[in-house]
Amino acid sequence: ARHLTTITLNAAIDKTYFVPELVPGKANRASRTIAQAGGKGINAARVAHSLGEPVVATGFVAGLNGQMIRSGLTQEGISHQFVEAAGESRTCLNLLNEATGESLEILESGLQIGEADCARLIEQVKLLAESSSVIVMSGSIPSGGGSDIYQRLIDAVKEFQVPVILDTSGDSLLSGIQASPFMIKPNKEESARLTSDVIQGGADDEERLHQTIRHLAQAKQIPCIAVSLGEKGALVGYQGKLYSVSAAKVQAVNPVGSGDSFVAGFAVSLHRGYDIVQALKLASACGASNSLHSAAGVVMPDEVASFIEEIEVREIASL
Ligand code: TA6
Repeated sequence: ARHLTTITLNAAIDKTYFVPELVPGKANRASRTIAQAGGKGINAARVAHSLGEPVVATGFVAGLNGQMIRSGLTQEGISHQFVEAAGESRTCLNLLNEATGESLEILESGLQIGEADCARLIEQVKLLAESSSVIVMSGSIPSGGGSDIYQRLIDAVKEFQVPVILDTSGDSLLSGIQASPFMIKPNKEESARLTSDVIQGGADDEERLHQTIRHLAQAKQIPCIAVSLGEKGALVGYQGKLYSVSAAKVQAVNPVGSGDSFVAGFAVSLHRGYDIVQALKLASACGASNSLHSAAGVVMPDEVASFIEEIEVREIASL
């Protein structure tokens, strides 16, 4: 049977500190803390696992933190096949201000990797691609990885005809889209940046956003473009149509990981053979469910089911 694969190049120990109020220049005491295996792909793997689907997490880990990431995933029952690198996997901090509900993230830049590491990972990913239904590639790149690593990974799995979802930003997204992944999930600013050479206008301009999605679909040959709009949901281009996806109304406890959960919901939908409307509902519902939980990448199937009833997907235009 096929499984989902997630790639986290820069896996992390995610530490969340719940702070009653966050005051700069003061000693702020945490009321509680959570430490767990994290990084965007790992969060997506956790969500797919919670929805009952088989998933294998890969990427780079290193050192004692790397051991903790592996043993944490094993304890959670999530299969993993990471490539060991030198040094130490990073810690990412999320300081959650309980008074405002706002989070302040501090993300380490992470591992230092070299060409030999990249070559080993590409081989590992090719092995997993043979039995994968979908591959999710998420997050920042460790230094030394080269901004073209996603492009190389996507090219390496082309022969297996497995859809790739690429969730990253900056130069690695710019380079990754050259290999035409199946899906990307930029936010408004990132999507504007991707097309700034051909499309003028402000990032807030609605017509510009439509043009951006059209350009990415046609000139860059990306079948599915989901532009995340935060509380406003998402705008999605797929097979010549533009869809608007609503976000469920929630009182968020911790929004960190909601983007990863959206991606996971979409990946699970591809694995299950859902149509685009079902897929976008599941994706948005996973994002909403995640925000109700203290830890990142956590969704509850019963919450997801009830959010699916509430979320609307409308076809608003042709591309
Ligand atoms: O989206 C949340 C999150 O996955 C955190 O778990 C944290 O580890 C971070 O993102 C890493 O992001 P980055 O883009 O640096 O890979």
